[in-house]
Amino acid sequence: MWRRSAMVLAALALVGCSAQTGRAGTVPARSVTVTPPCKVGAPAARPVPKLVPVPVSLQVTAGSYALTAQTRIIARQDAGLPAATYLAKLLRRSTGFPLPVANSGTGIVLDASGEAALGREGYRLGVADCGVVLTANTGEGLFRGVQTLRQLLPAKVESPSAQHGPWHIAGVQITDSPRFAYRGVMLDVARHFFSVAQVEDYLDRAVAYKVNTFHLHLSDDQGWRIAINSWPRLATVGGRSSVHGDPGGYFTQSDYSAIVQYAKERFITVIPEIDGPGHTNAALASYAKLNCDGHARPPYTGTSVGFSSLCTGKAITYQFLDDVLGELAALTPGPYLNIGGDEAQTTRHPDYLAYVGKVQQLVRKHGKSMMGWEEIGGAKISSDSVAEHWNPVTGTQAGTEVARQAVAKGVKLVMAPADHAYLDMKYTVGSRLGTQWAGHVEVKQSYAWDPAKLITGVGESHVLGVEAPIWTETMKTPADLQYMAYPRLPGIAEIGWSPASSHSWPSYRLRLAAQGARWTAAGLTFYHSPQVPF
Ligand code: TNX
Repeated sequence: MWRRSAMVLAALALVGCSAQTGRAGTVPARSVTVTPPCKVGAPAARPVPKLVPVPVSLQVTAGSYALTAQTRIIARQDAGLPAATYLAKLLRRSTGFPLPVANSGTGIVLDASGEAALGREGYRLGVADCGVVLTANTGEGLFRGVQTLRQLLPAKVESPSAQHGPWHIAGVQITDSPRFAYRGVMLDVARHFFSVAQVEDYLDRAVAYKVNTFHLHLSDDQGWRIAINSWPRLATVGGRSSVHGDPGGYFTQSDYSAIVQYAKERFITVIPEIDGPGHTNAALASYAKLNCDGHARPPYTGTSVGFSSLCTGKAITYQFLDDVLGELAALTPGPYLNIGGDEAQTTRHPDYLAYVGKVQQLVRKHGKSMMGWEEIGGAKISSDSVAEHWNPVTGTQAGTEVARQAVAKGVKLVMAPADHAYLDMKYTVGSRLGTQWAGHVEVKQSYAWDPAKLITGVGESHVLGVEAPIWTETMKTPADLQYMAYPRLPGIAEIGWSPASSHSWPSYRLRLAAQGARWTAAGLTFYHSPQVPF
């Protein structure tokens, strides 16, 4: 058995005939040798599979693999088990095939012993008549590769119920790895609350586009969404309110851990955010002692920003943050705690700067690095911190200035310019949902930027990655979230993953259009943008 599978692997590594280059200039020519048992068909001009994000190198080859009731999924090492089990579960649902997972044999082979040069998330994928071989250096790389394999199958593979075949995967040779290490989505559960299952659903759909970070905005003026044992009223009082008096809610610590675990199984790192010193009305409503005047604030259900502030001069403020960050750090395996720091318009600027410095010490005391919105770049922060650029590209000198200050301190940036990456901006003036303070963001506009060319003086090496935030002032249901995120979220994910040289709207809009049938099969709500030929 071992011999046979070794032969198959060798064959797949060599299948490269009838190559059609996916993108001009990116694919090195390969000499062609075909070893049995793979039967490689005659050269044929075939359409290039429409993948998002577009891989670094893609070569179309002859032949195709037919997934059948006999197919087995092979995880050659334990490291490949999470990706193999995930793939089996996904494929069983829509094919109805048993698809057992084994540790040797042929079929769809996941091999975690790939070369180190593939990095943490890179992979190679070969598809031929005799089988599929996915190779990576880590379980994470295999998981990213599985997302590519998923898009090589017919759209009905995304269906939640069993469909009729055939299930052909066209021959390809793909080599791929990400441009940026951080490719995030942010969800605001403070303005409107979303349940654990709804959050998991949002992640499950984003992971198909190789998103690897989940920034969870847990507190704001309108609501506090995580139980803190040492400050119980944050959840029981601060968790009650929501925008427009809609139902509130909060995650228990075990709910939060369930999200972290769910994300982990998908190789997604969770970064929890407790916003401050602004965006804190829910905390100020929960505890009178957190207010400078000692009076609890009334709950807030509007949508204004920039009016609240923690009392930066009071010792209790830092005791509160120490406790909250300590409990969160204990529940969070990822390296970052996000302290917000945006729009502190009623905090005196010197107080703001001192506050950020103190909170950074608390974050570090609990063994984490600090992340925050770009305004933290003005404070004394250490180089392990990460600042998130959010201001629109045009007309915001102040925003780009603090981002540049952050970079000067050795701090890396996550890029989420509101006029491109915010999923809560209306698509057009007629959009039912969303706001428009950063303008209208149609699909082409959301894709039309390069993270390393956004801010003068901020280049590729200063950028940790990209993020697509969704603020939920106007969104109440999973369908609302989906409608605003799709089709824009995949474009931000592609900007984070694919090489800058592959950036092309004419190519992207066609590849994106092909996702439409997948979303329809999956029952996902999305905006049928006239810019995309769905
Ligand atoms: C600005 S962007 C905010 C949020 C709002 C959002 C609405 C940022 C760091 N703060 O509080 O929800 O605009 O688009």
